[in-house]
Amino acid sequence: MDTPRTKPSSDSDSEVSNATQNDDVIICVMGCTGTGKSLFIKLLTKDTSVKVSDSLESETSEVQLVRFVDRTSGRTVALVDTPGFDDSRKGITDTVVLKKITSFLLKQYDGKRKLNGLVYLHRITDTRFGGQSKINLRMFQNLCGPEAYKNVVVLTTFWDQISSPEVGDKREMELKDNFLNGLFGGGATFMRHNRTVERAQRVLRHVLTFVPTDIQIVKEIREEGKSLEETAAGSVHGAEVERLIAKHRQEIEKIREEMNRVKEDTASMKRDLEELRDEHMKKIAQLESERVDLKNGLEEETRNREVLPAEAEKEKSHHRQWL
Ligand SMILES: Nc1nc2c(ncn2[C@@H]2O[C@H](COP(=O)(O)OP(=O)(O)OP(=O)(O)O)[C@@H](O)[C@H]2O)c(=O)[nH]1
Ligand SMILES: [Mg+2]
Repeated sequence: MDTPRTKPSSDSDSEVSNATQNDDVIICVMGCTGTGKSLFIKLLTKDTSVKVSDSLESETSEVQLVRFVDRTSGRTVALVDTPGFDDSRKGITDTVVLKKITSFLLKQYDGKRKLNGLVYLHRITDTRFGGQSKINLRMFQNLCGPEAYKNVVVLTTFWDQISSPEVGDKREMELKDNFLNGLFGGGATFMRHNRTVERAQRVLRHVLTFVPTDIQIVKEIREEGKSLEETAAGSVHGAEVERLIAKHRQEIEKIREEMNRVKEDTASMKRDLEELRDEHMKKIAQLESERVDLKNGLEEETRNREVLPAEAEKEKSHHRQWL
C-alpha cells in the first residue's frame, strides 16, 4: 500500500489527490451546480485549492478528490467533489460526467474500497424543484440504488439565506414528502447547512457512523456484467438523450411548417427561422454523438466484460473438479 502523501499545513492536513488509500473514509459529494458542494469540501478540508464558484457558470467539471486528516476521529477522509449533471454546461456532456463518476466508483470497487457515505446537496432557498434538480436527483438515485439510501445525507444548504425558520421548515417538509420522499423513505438523513465549519463537521461525524457500502452502479457493472448503457443510471440518461432528440426534431418540424407559411417578401424572417432550425440541428448532432459515447461505455467496463466470462469459466471448471 502506498504511504499517504499528506501535505503538512498550519491548520489542516489536506491534499488534492487522484487516489484513495485502503483505510480512507470515502464520501461522495453530489448535487446540482451551485448547491455548495465545493464550499462544503473547502470548509471541512480548509484546502484553498478547492475552487468555489463565484458566478452562475458551473465550476467543477472533474471528479476531484481532496484527502485530509480528521483530527477528531484520527481518520483520513477522502471527499469526492463531483460535477453536477447540467446540460447547459459548455464542452462537457452529461454522458461524460456519468462516465467520470462511474469510472471513479469502479476504481474504488476494484481496490476493494467501499463508500462510507454520499452527501446530496440541495439549496433550501430554491422555490421550485426545477428540471435540472429533477435530472440530478434521478441520476443520483439511479447511481446509488435504494439499498444505499441509508448511507445518504441530504444536505440542504443556504439556510443562512432563508427568510424565516418557518419558511425553511415548511420547505424541508415538502422535500421529504414530495420530491425527495424516495430518499427520505429509504433511510436517508436530512441535515442542514449554513456555510459554517461546525455544520459541515456535524455531517462528517454523522457519516462516520454509517456502515460502508457498494452502490448500485458498480454492482450492476461488476457483479451483473451490465454495460454502462444498461445500468439504471445509464438507461435513464439514454432515455433523456432520446427525449431531447425527439424534442428538437419536433421543433424543426414546426419551423419547417412556419417557413412554408412565410411569404417570399419576408426574407429576414425566413433567415431567422433558418438560424433557429440550424441551432436545433446542431443540438441533435451533439446529442447523437452523446448517444454513441454512452453506447461505447467505459474502458474499465469493457475490460470487465472480458474478465467476467473467463472467471465464470474458471469457476465452472473448479466446480467440475469436485463433482
Ligand atoms: N449563503 C450561502 N452561500 C453558499 C452556501 N453554500 C454555497 N454557497 C455559495 O454558493 C456558490 C456556489 O458554491 P460552490 O460550492 O462552488 O457550488 P458547487 O455545488 O460546487 O457548484 P459546481 O462546481 O458548479 O457544481 C458560492 O458562491 C458559495 O460561496 C450556503 O450554504 N450559504
Ligand atoms: Mg464545485
